[in-house]
Amino acid sequence: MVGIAKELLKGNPRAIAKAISMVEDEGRQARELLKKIFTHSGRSVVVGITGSPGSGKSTLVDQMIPLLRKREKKIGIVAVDPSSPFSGGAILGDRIRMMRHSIDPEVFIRSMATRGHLGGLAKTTGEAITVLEAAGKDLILVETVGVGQDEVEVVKLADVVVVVLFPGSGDDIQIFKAGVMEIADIFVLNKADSPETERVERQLKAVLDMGLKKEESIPVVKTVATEGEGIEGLIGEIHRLISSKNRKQQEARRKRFISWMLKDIITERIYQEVAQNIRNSEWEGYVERIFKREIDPYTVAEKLVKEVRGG
Ligand SMILES: Nc1nc2c(ncn2[C@@H]2O[C@H](COP(=O)(O)OP(=O)(O)O)[C@@H](O)[C@H]2O)c(=O)[nH]1
Ligand SMILES: [Mg+2]
Repeated sequence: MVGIAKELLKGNPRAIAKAISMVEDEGRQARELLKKIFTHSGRSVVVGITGSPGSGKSTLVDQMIPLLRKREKKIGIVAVDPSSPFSGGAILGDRIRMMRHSIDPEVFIRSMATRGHLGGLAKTTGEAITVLEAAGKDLILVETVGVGQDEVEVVKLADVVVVVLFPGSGDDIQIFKAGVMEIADIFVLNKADSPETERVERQLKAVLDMGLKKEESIPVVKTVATEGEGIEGLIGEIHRLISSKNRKQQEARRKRFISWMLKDIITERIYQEVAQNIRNSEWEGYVERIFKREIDPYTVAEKLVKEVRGG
């Protein structure tokens, strides 16, 4: 354990891989490791890239890597795709595509297909980011499918959020609804080689004009990821946003995430204490009685928590 922490802080890729696996297992080991490394984290720039499946996020990330390497020394990439756990598809494709960067020791790439418990996705991703930060990565890209609330939580921990839209998907409107729009710092209109591009761009600008309460207008960058077009522009916008001007907002976001995480850790701890204190059959008994409406879950929870507190 001590060995892993030490190697991790030196940036050893094998130690990073091992640490992220621990985090995915959500066990005691991970907790002990995170305790050791946490104070060494928090110094990287985290860029979240979200959008519906097939919008071209992985292709964009793949194209961004060599350009980012010109400025940032060390890069970490986490691709979170809970929608396709090991089913081949997306993650396998990402792996193969990004393989060409894997000979570069300063670029660490990891796909995560974890779903975990409620809210577990954001927590696990947050912890994977902590690992990469402690390992000395200067910039961390987090690719995630922006479909559900859980995924929105994931990108909320990023310093800069890039939302990828694409024409002709039919679900650009769906993204508008999902709450992803509100957290976007940059919009990418990818697949700009499509004849539908202008229509979707007008639609997007109309939505933006209609109501987002941001003081500044949100940049819209057109890209053709497969051709590497527009990638320089996107990176330019990202760098503009991570400049000192926006430090306050980034700090506020990070503090919000820390607050959320602390709450989550406490909740989990208390639950674990309760779980250790109660036999399975007793738990099932409560479930049965709640099901029959003989008792309510609020009273049961109060009672169980009081018991572990010795009250
Ligand atoms: N025509 C076109 N296809 C693209 C573009 N970007 C990505 N694609 C294709 O769209 C598909 C999905 O891309 P991928 O990066 O895996 O999307 P992700 O699910 O958002 O990560 C792949 O077949 C890509 O080759 C683009 O700019 N133009
Ligand atoms: Mg992908």
